[in-house]
Amino acid sequence: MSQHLFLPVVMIVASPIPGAFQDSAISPPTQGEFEDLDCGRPEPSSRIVGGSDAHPGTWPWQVSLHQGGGHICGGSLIAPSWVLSAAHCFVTNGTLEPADEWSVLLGVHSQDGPLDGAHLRSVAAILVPHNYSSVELGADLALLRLASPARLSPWVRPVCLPRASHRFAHGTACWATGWGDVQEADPLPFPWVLQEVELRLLGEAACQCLYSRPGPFNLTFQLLPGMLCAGYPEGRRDTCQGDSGGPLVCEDGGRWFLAGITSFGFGCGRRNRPGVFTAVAPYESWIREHVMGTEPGPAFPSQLQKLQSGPWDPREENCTFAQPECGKTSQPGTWPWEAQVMVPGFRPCYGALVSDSWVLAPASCFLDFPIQQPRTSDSPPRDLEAWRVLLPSHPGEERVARLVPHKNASRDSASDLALLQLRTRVNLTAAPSAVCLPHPEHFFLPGSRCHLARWGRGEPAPGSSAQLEAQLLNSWWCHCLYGRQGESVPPPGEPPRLLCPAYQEEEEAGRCWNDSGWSLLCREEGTWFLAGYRTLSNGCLRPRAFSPLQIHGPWISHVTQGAYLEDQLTWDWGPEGEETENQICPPHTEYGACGLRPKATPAGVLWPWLTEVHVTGNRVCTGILVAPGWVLAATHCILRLGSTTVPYIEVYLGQAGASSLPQGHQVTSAPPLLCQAEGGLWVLMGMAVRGSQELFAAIDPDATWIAQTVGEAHVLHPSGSPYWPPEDSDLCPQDLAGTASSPKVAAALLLLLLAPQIQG
Ligand code: 4AZ
Repeated sequence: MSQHLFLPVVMIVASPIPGAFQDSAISPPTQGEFEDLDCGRPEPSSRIVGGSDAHPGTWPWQVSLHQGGGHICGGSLIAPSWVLSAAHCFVTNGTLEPADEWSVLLGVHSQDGPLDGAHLRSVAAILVPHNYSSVELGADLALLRLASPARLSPWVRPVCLPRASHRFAHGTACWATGWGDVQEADPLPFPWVLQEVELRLLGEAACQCLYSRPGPFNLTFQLLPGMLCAGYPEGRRDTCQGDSGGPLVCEDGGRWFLAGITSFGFGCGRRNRPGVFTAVAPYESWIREHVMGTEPGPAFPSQLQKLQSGPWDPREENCTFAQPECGKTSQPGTWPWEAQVMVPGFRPCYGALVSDSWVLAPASCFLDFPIQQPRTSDSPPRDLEAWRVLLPSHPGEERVARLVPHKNASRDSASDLALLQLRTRVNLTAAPSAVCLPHPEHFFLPGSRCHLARWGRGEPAPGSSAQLEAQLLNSWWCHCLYGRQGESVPPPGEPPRLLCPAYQEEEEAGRCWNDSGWSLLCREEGTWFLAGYRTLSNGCLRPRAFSPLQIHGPWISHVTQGAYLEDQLTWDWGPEGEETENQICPPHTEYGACGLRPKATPAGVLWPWLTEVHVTGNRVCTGILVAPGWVLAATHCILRLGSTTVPYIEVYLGQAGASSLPQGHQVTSAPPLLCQAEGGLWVLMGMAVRGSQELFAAIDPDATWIAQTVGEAHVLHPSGSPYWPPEDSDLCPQDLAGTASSPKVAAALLLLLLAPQIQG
């Protein structure tokens, strides 16, 4: 089934196969009627996520349900002719699938033949409760009647069923088994040996509490009667796709009882998202009704353990959310996952520790050292022998067991990644610790706080840690920086193709940081994610575009079997999240914009209309004098998000670009775009889009508003077409002529009051 929580609601309709769907109301037989059959006792003898190979014969009731020749779901033998499984395995778009498409494989251990002792039965009928519609609405169970009884043996035995009154105490350690995926989207590898995992029963209150906290896509889930949860708040051990219908069994008095049927969950092994099972006990009478008259029927032995005292009490369980086990640092800039891979004769290659035994680094660090293949023994290939990995606060050097480059890795590809396995696992503490990785559906919000960290073999950049701070640009601006004017942009919420940081101090943005590799770490609720990486710098800028790491999550978890993929922790998109219309890229200066505020020169101020707008706190941005009493500034400079009060503002005239900023001040908006029109007049064409020096929102659509507000502003007549310099000049390119499709300027006009500034 899908890993997503909310599947479309489906309706059950009668199967076209006669007898395949029966739900007649028959009075339940008296208790004890079916109790002759021995159940729940594996012959003394002898994945599931985070599990391990089961021993043959440990779980003799486990069956594999096949359709079209392959394993689809699990099931439990409850009587020689009956298997209990999950309804959702057999219902597609509200229709019950024909029983004759299914077969039941019994007594199987490894699904890679020869299937010694295993045998196959066809299915005569599939029965689903009439109130089943979709997994999240409960009643996710199905009875399968076998065309002929199973051959009971040490490998084929029924499990015991709990009576309706049977209570499994929360905290009980139970076991789930199956041939399902070993992680999300990561199938059980050959030879497909049955996996077992110990799961603890969670009380309703604890489970509901965990699922009430919004998870991926900001969703919550309501646990219903007839469901039970098992797993751990910290995740990592769970059932997954392909385990559905299979058993969750708990031991009581030497017998194994079927407490639950694997039903669904939110993903697999995720933190605070335990697996959800159909509780079997409440369906005692439904099961009895349908298997009546078949001999021998299933067994419902009496429970030996004393019942829990009284009805369930929500106060018995407090809800403790598990915290991320990755991405924590007390000091941004000091990264406890920073790994240095030392290859003799080369500068260290920086990567990140992603689990207790795997380091992620650019493949281009190692591409020049082809690894001798094939490997003949368990010892690493010769080349790796001399490699060492240094980890923060970790004494000694770790040796490398294995190098796994991404299959599309090349020096200039967006898959320039490799994983290195350490020979010994390291103890993850405060340092070293692992960085969190995003799931493929992670959307780092615009404005996210990010940081650059060393990556690969580049030269370290000059400057302090603070200069490596950045905020993510909206995906629309990011797209447009590299797209063409007029190109339409995917709406927010679609997976990004690039991630673009905007640096905190715009003054530094033009610095050349050539030859540096960087990873982009972004923080959500105090937890750092490895969001992107870049090994090639784009010319003479700090890296502006990063390849999103999230698309590589499945490959990294498949190889490492234990990297820390974490759910998105912040979902507050702000007003941008409501944007549904497709956006169009604004004017774009490919050659470097004209009219940027020049650096302070000994000659003094070059642009007499530029002003410095100092806003309460520590913001300084550029304003443009548009009339003797009026200055135009970007709204985002003046108003804080969500605030409507106008702060205290001072405007400094005649010195923009010449003054040095007071300590601690940040320039939060980039300069305007000025273009020279006919006759040498400079015309204000655009306002820098927030965080960008390369994208400008055109002033043109707002000219009327400016003219109406500021009577004396000089608005160029539409016919007064600006003068465009030749193509190869580095002034305004032709591109800027069309402004109709540009975004709206978010500008504010400041009325200057008579306030002679006292200069220091
Ligand atoms: C599934 O898709 C499924 N982690 C089964 C169990 C769980 C999630 C998904 C619980 O069949």
